[in-house]
Amino acid sequence: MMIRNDWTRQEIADIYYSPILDLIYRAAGVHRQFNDAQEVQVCTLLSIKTGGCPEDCAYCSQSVKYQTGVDVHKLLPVAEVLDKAQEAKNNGSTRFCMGAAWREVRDNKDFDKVLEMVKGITNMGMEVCCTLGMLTETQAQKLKEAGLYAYNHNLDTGAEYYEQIITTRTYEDRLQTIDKVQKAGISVCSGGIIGLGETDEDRISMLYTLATLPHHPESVPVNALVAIEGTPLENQARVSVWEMIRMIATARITMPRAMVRLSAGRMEMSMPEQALCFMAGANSIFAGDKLLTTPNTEVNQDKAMFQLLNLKPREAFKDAELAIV
Ligand code: SAM
Ligand code: DTB
Ligand code: SF4
Repeated sequence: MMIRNDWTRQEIADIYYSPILDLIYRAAGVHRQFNDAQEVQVCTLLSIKTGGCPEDCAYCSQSVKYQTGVDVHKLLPVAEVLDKAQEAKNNGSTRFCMGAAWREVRDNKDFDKVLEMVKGITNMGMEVCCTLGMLTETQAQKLKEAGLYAYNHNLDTGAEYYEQIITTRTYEDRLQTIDKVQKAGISVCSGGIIGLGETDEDRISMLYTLATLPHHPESVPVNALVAIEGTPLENQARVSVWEMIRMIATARITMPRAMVRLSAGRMEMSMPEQALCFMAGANSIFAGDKLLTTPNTEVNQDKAMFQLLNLKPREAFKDAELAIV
């Protein structure tokens, strides 16, 4: 099998709708053909600037439009962030991802501080990822020069459903940001969320957009909605693990080399359920007891899971030469 960027929507739908055990079996095969299936990347997230975001993403605890009770704070001091990164490294993470509740990056003192954080953490030998909203080509270049390895910018959902979830920016804005990141030679992390009230067709549509980009994202997070009280999606039903598996497996088959990340929603999943996700091709997780603003599985529990499932943490910068095209 070759890596393809010319998938048709129908081909992706056929994969997505195939009988679940066949789908897992096929995804497991593709995974073993392209990757070391024992290896799982361990990333830690930190919200470096929380809340007060002017965007209206219907799922988010950090938008000013909703009363969610999130603990709002301005940009954390550089030294505090470096400490957290060191702690994550000591706990076995090889990638550190910093999130800021910004609509877009601005050229100000805060951005200079983020560049310092990127430099500092890169020097510790970790892959650094940021998710800071939209940015310009020059800002992407500056991040790259500071050592930034990856940038996360999710499509979130399919193009057709997007307006139901976010009205303050467009799908095209999202795609353009991803393009700028890629052109700056930074590894792209882009995926989405399921459980927003979207249909299967919307999920297929998102995977179709990702899998037909000129370069597949190097990493594709699959999040299950963490329903946040106070947001328009507070009463959304939890997605079933089978839906997560379907997404993960379809992402794995259509984007064979990407790191497919079992992201938000792991708290509610048992170890056997997570094992099925790894079987279906997931090869990356977020570790640490917090995601950005919500709780995550405990580090010790994950260590026990790695042992039991014979998984080994992926080392940092393994694909450095592949990531830059
Ligand atoms: N503000 C920046 C942005 O939106 O690009 C960066 C931070 S934002 C919180 C990063 C991503 O986290 C979102 O694109 C979304 O996919 C995911 N996310 C946010 N809240 C979530 C929730 N409640 N459940 C699942 N995923 C969520
Ligand atoms: C991604 O796709 N998921 C992460 C990361 N990229 C930035 C964020 C998940 C956030 C879950 C809700 C919260 O903790 O606020
Ligand atoms: Fe702001 Fe990002 Fe949350 Fe949207 S997802 S409201 S852009 S922090």
